[in-house]
Amino acid sequence: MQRRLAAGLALLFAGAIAAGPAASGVRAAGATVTIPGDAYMPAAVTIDAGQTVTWINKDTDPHVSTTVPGTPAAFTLVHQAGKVVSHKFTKPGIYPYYCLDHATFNTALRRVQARKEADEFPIAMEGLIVVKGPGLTGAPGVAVKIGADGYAPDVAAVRAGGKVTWVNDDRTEHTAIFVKAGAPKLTLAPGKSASATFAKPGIYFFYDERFATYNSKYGLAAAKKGAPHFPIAMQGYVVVL
Ligand SMILES: [Cu+2]
Repeated sequence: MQRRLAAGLALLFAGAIAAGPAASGVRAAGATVTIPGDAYMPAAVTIDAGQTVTWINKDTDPHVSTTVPGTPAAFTLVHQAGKVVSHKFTKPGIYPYYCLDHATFNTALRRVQARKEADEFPIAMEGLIVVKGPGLTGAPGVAVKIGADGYAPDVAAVRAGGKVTWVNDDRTEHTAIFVKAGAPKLTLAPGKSASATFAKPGIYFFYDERFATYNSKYGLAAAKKGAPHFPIAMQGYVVVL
């Protein structure tokens, strides 16, 4: 524990050196994600096309970030313990990604799930990068289908002022609880739908409080024991462009 803490501080210092140019007044181009353990902080970031995301691995373990299938451009990045890795994004779009060492991609459900041995299990080591630019224009409206499997799509992109409608096709009640102040908290009886309009651009995380709990440290949900697809949490994002 002592040794781990000392190593962590040394790595933190190394990270500060690596991040030097931004600190010395050069405009920071992009976003920084910290890896404190088996998690990405923050989980979701927004950049412009042409900018970079920089990951600072403050953990004493390595991690391997990779995109889920279907992103505009795939990447796989190795984060050695204590190292800083940057990746430039040229193609606008939405990039969900996860750590190969601590999570897997469930192709049937099209969702990331935590490996049992991950420190934050059942919270999956997963993140979201929104790369703004030409071609990434949200829809005026998106329908999100709710089943026992989760939300489909789990990332809904709308333009500012756009409307998202949740349709509960399941036989049990579900919710869509947003964590940002002023964002909606929706409860949907079986067969019912509910809509919300999003005026301000941003990334809005939501989850189903019936089957998951919100972890404010990581900005992600943890599936409740007994949830239909435990350890996959019933969660999603509305991306307002
Ligand atoms: Cu990892």
